[in-house]
Amino acid sequence: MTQTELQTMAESFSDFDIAAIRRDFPVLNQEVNGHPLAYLDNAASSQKPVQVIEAVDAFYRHDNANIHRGVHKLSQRATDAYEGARSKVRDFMGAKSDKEIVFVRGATEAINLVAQSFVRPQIKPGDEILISHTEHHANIVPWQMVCEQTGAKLKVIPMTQSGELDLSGLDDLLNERTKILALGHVSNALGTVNPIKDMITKAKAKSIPVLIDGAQAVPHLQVDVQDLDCDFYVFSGHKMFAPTGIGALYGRQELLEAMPPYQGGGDMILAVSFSHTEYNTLPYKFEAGTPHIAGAVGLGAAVDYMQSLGIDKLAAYEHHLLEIATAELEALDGVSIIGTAKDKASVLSFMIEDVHPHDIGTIFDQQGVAIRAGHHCAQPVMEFYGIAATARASFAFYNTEQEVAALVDAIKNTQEMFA
Ligand code: C6P
Repeated sequence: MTQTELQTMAESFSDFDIAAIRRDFPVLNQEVNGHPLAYLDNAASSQKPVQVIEAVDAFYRHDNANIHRGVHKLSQRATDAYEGARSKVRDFMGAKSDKEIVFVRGATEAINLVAQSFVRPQIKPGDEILISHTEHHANIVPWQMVCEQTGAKLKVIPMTQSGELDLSGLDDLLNERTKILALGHVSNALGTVNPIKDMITKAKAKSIPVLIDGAQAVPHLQVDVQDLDCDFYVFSGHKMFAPTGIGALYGRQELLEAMPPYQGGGDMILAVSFSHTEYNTLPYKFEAGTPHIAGAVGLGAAVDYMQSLGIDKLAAYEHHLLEIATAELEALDGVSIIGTAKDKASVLSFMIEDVHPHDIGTIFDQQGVAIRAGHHCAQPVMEFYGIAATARASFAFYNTEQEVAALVDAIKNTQEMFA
């Protein structure tokens, strides 16, 4: 980054009151193993602000009832809260209509839904599904299952040593047999931000539908599905400061309209008899059974919270943390960073010479530093580098420069222990 870019970035979060923000996250204010907690495992799951906790609490205290079913006041209020959350998510994603926002359990369920309801019915033996080498298992396995079910082939965009996608063969990989391009926006194992806009443009030029796995993007970047022009975009609430068990699938309306339901049951129907069932309209056709109503309310509150702070500001501040942490780790002997793409968000995967990542995770925990160690559900990435696992620190906007320093101290202490 140039000096001017650094300066502009620093200015963009100069009014960021990190102490006030941290007060919104009660869980951060604790000691672990006698040290102040440095929670650097945000890519696995983020913490929740009081605004989200209180929204869920208020829902259960005052409004709890089933939705779309009752004429009584509580059911109406619960329905309003649930549908209000959908509108907030629609606005957050830049979608055209609430009909394009389907509530799901998370990114995993959303990808399985698209795999089974959109791709499986139209794919034939010999057709292709295109993913990339850096995908999370959630964006690999559902497609492998469709391939097994239909005789289609899984094709993979290769990666480079820096953890970027090697796009030199993309024009050939996107061909008349390709039935979908399913691509991560940000790699969870490496932090690479993929050039999805250009890739979507290339796919759309050949009328190939595109699904974007935004699980690691929405907590860090402003997303606009209309500007991206993707057909599907999926994410999980729990990585963006909302409860677990709730997430969203954005789908282009005309595609969702044409897709069969993913699951059958209550609320996804208009009329049922033993001879025929008429399905509900969008988005309810894809929301069978009683959904995670309080989770959706919490997700709506998380959207409000992020928007109130300013997503661009959050992104700039986090990037600053990533930059200083990267520089610190680069300066340490015996430490190597896995994933050195030019454009990265939040994630810093690393190795300490002669120390297994699981030991790193355990020793860090003794020092109050919470990171993830493992393959991060991205085993093909590990295989590419010839390793079984990495240690991974991942930042959120409530992290501090002191926590970056705690990370660096934890590395040095670990090296001393193993010296
Ligand atoms: N990654 C991580 O520690 P779910 O489990 O459905 O909320 O999200 C799945 C998922 C999909 N795509 C990407 C890019 C992801 O990072 C994840 C979840 C966590 O990296 C847990 S393995």
